[in-house]
Amino acid sequence: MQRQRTFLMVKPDAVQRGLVGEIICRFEKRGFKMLALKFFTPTRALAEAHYAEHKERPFFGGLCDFLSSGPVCAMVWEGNNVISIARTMMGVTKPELSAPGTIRGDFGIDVGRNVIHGSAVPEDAVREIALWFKPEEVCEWTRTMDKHIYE
Ligand code: DAT
Ligand code: MG
Repeated sequence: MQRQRTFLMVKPDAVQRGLVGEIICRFEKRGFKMLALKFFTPTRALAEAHYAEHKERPFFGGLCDFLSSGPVCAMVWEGNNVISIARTMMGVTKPELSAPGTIRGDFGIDVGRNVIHGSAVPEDAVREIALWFKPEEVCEWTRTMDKHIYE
C-alpha cells in the first residue's frame, strides 16, 4: 500500500442537498486524513480546467455550467491507497449503476448530478490538487490515531 493524496469534491447538487457532512464523515470514519478544504463557487474557467480531459464530449458545456453553478466543497485527503479506495467508496460514474453503500449508489440517480468528484489516478490527483489549492493551503499534520489505523 502506498501513501497517497487525492482531490475530492462535493459537487453543487450535493451541497444544495445538505450532504457535505455525510460525505466528509464517510472518509473520516474510513480512516483517511483531511489535509485541505475550501467552500466556494468555482469560476467557469476553473470548471473547464478541471474537466479539460472531457472538452470534446457533448456533455462538456453542461458539465462546466453545473460545476460552476454554486458552491462546492473542495478537499484534499491522504491515506494508503486513498485514490482507488475513495473511487470504490464513491461508486461508478453513473449513480444508477452504483452499488448501494457507495456514495453515488446511496445518493444519486442521474449521471449529471452524481454528487462527488474524486481523482481517478495518481497523475490526476497531482494535477487537480495543484489546480484547486495553493501549496500553503494544504496542511501537513500528524494525527495521533494513525497507529490505530495502520500497522
Ligand atoms: P467520474 O466523475 O466518475 O470520474 P468521468 O471523468 O468519466 O467520470 O466524467 C466526469 C463527469 O462528467 C462525471 O462525473 C459526470 C459527467 N459525465 C460523464 N459521462 C457523462 C455522460 N455520458 N453524460 C452526461 N454527463 C456525463
Ligand atoms: Mg473522471
